[in-house]
Parts: sequence; structure tokens; C-alpha cells
Amino acid sequence: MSCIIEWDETLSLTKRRDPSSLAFSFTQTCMKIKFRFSIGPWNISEGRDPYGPETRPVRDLAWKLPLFKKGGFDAVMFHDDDVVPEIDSKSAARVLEEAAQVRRQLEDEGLFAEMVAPRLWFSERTIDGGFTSNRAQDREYAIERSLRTIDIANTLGTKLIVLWLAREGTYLRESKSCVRSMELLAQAVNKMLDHDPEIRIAIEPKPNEPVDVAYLPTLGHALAFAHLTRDPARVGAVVESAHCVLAGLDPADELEFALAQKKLWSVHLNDQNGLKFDQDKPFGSVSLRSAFNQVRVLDQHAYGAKDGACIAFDAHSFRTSSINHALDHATNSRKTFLRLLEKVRSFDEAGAAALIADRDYQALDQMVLNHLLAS
Ligand code: GLO
Ligand code: MG
Repeated sequence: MSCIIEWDETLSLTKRRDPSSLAFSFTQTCMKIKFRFSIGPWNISEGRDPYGPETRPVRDLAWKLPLFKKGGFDAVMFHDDDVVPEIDSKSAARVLEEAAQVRRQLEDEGLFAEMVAPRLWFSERTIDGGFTSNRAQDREYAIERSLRTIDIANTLGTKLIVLWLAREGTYLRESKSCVRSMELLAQAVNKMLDHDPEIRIAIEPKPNEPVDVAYLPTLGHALAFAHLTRDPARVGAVVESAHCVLAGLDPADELEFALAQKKLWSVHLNDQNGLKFDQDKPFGSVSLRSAFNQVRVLDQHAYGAKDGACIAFDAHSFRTSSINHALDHATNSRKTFLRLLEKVRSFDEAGAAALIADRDYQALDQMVLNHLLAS
């Protein structure tokens, strides 16, 4: 994928002539990453929750795609059955025909597919999990469906497969063995890696919900698990802000940890108010400072510059929103990201470095707050 960097006008002529010689420490001041934004059809949701029905009508892809484009999005994330509804009832050939049709729809709108994820948590065959189900026939179904997901991804023109392992875990500790589950998970991922030697699998960790205790609850677990597979270099991660908060972790640190391992292949930016149900609030809605730090690490480490990785917002409308405002959470998240990017790029890094050298973290704290409060 092409390198998505815009050179800053402040860059000196000599350095501009030879960008390959730039040391990494210089990237922050000399180049601007042009971020690409992505969103999933499920992010225009209907407002159903465990206590009440839908509050907005269902809309199809043909309605959503132009809206995404108009809202400033470049790419679309998909579940396999967002591409091919009722996928389990269709032949392999029909699945690929419908996927090809969606690719044409994307191209007509000037969008591309960022990733495809097998939805392994809806079927009656994944009630107890897919890859780690205690029933052999469920496990076979989950693997088969994941291989079809790779075929769909190829038809859509993406090599990124996301695994949110929703039901791979336990409702009660005694029902499964963790060692056995790791073996089963690794076998499944190996089959996926073998199916297409070019795909990369990004695991999206989440500590709980829908299960009580998930098998890959954090980024650390996901990246350690990668080493149990045949090709650890092709198993990376998607970091979601809300999932980090649910695990009691700092989203910016999790992003940076994945960046340090060169395993940050997508991000699901959103927000979460403490340890509650998964809220998927708009980015920055709860903690603007945390959002600032998330944007800062992504910008500092030139996220996406080499591999084209996208900034995805995995947020949802408030249940109270009408269909006319069904995308506002996403366009607002994007606007907040871009405003925070300005804040990141205008932050007095030299001043901060001087305070750090002086160990005056009190002043550093206030400096960040003043910067965020300044208009
Ligand atoms: C739920 C997850 C979910 C995934 C999506 C992609 O908590 O965040 O939205 O990101 O299904 O696999
Ligand atoms: Mg997510």
C-alpha cells in the first residue's frame, strides 16, 4: 500500500530532498500523516438494547455507503454477513457473487473495504463460542465460516481479517479449559493463515461482554497468543478505546504498546464511562484528555503511514437519536479526532520536554490542561 505522508512546509529543503535519511525522532515535527477514516455498517444501528426495541428503521448498504462518503469516511469495515446477509443459507458461489456486487457498490461511491470479520456470535451454532465451543460441530462451523470470510475479503480487495472473539471465553470457569481453548484457537487461526498466505489477522481484545470472562481479554493476551500460531508475524491487533477502559487499562498506552510491536493494524476509537456495559460512545465524549493522548501517540508514531491502516470509529448513536442523525456520532468522532490532531500538532513539545527534564510533572499536567482549554 502507498505511503500516506504529506511533507510539512516547515521541513528544510535538504531534508525534504532526502526523506529516507530522516531519523524517527524527527518524524513528529517534519511530516504530517494524512489519516484515513473507516466505519462499519453496524455503526448505524437501530437503537435496540436489552430493555427495549429498535428506535430507528433499518437501512441497507445502498443507503449507508453514500452517507459514509459524505461524512468524510474513506473506508468501510464489514462483518461477513454485512456483505452477504443470511450468509449461512447461501452457496459459496452465491456468497462470492454478492461480495463482488458490494465491491462494485464501494467503488461507485469511492470507498474501499478496510477489513472483514466473521460474525461468530449470532448463530445458534456459536451459543457456547465458535472456535472454543465444547461441541466439535460448532468448532467446524466457526472455522468454515472464517475461511469464507477470507474469500469475501479477497473479493472486496482487503487482506485484513478482524477477529473479535465475542463468545470465546466462559460464563462459568469450570465449563472450559484455558490451555485447551488456546490450542483450539491456535488451530483455527492456523487454518485461516494457511487458507491465504497473504492475509493478516488482527485480534480485537475485549475483557467481557457477552461472556463473563474472555480468553483474550487484553492486547497483551492477544499478542502473546500470536506466538502460539504458525506465523506470529501475521497475527496482530485492533485496539478499541472502550475495551481498554473496560479492562482498567489506558487506551493511549495500549495503542502505543501495539505500535511498539508493529502490531497495530487497526483502531476502534470510541469512549466509555467506567466499568459498565460496553457503551461505544463517540470518541472523546467521556475523556477528552485520554482522546488527546490517543491521537498524540498515533500521530507521533506515524500510524498508518506505511501500511495504510485506518482510523475506525466503533461507536453507536444514542438510543434517543432519530434516523436523521444516525451518523452524527461518527462524523462528530471524526471532527473531534481532527480537532485534537490540531491540538497535538500545536502542543509545545519542547516546553513539555523541559518540564520533564526538570521533573516538574505538576506544571506539565497544567500545561496539558491549559492547552486543551485554550481556544
Ligand atoms: C464489540 C466490538 C465489535 C467489533 C466488530 C468487529 O464490542 O467492538 O463492534 O469491533 O464486531 O469485529
Ligand atoms: Mg470494536
